[in-house]
Amino acid sequence: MFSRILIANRGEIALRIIRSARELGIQTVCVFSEADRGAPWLDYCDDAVCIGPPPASESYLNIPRIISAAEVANVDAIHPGYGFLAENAHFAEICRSCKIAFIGPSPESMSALGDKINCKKLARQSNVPVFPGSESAIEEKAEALQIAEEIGYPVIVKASAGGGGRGMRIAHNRVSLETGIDAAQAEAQAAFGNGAVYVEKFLETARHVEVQVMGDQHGNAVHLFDRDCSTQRRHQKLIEEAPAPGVDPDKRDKLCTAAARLIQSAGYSGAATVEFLMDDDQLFYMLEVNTRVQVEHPVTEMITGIDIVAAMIRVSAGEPLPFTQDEISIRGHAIECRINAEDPDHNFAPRPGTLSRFDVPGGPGVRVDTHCRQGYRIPPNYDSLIGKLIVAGRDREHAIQRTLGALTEFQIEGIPTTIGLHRRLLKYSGFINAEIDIHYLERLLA
Ligand code: MV4
Repeated sequence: MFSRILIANRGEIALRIIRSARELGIQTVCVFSEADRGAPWLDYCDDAVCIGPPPASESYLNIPRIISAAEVANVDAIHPGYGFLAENAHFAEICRSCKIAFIGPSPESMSALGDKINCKKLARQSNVPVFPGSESAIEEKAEALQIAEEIGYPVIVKASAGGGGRGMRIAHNRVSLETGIDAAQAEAQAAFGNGAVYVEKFLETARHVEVQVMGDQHGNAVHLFDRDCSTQRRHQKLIEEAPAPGVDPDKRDKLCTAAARLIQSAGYSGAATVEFLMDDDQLFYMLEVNTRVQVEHPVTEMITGIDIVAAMIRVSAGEPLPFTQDEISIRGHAIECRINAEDPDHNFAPRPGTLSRFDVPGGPGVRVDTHCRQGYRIPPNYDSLIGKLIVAGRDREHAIQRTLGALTEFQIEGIPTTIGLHRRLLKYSGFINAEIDIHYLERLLA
């Protein structure tokens, strides 16, 4: 096992990684930017190294500075958290060449799954359902028009290197498909340095259901069941829950085993999420695979009792997965509310500032993952996540009731937050009855 790891991240996920490492008897070294000097989570690691100025490009995204810090701090491994360098195969490659373990997949499997055209191909080969559409990058517009005729409009053009909704175009006819391909290609080339795009059937309404999976370096792969992430706005999730409501047991089994099969055949090691859209008939289509620990991993931890971050560290040190599929089961229901330093009344504009009051909720089934405390000044340079409220109950109704109580106890002053909106959503009949899809929140806020 590692004796010392470096955390190439900040905020709540840095603290989350510190906690699992501590349980495993592993020392932690945090890197921090000048904007994060003296930040609360740095009190909990064993060592902290300043790596540069506030802009992420000069600190948390700066590979040479992070590798230098890792060398100086003499760590065995680097945990990238989420965001920043977590899905950068070049970074994982550099870690390997410096003989530092990357706590995540190999650069090869990260690249194989991160390329969406290739990922879809692997899914097809593993009998994982995908949307009908092109099976390789579009070379000629005529080819895409031909496919669209076959599968029928509307279709969606997506960037192979994209993700999280960037570089997509919906087309309802031939003309908009032709312009959509040009636009998506140009956008993808500019944003990712890779203009490869593909086309597939567009589903108008759907739920966003994802499956947590884990693999090890011995060929084992398991799933940790599913989450619903439909409560989102502009691809920013606000609420996630596990298990996904409205999924029948036989469909759940098919979905989750399909996800585990995909990462098994990819020889994947570490934690990953296989994203799907689910239609009204509970038919699933894979969207993409995220090769990192996700913000919403705690809802899965709450219903399975598994420490996903600890398992990531263990498998990356070469240990087998510390659980088998038949040891994993769902107990109850969990909901996560993302508490952001944003003003929902002003288009969710980020509102960094000082937390003049910060009283966190507690009680049975209540977990708060936060790096914040009273008096902390949230810097303007990074994302606006203040913390996550994760609440478990014996069933969905119980979890909703408990979450409402916890939201009432959660008292933040000094900046606007999303707490009030969460209270409104958890009292909304559509949410209570799980009449949700990926568009309902934007309709409700309009
Ligand atoms: C889709 C889709 C409908 N049909 N693909 C958006 C982000 C990226 N992960 C994939 N996305 C979508 N792909 C087909 N064939 C609708 C979306 C989509 C979406 C997906 C998940 C969560 C929120 C979303 C919001 C708008 C569109």
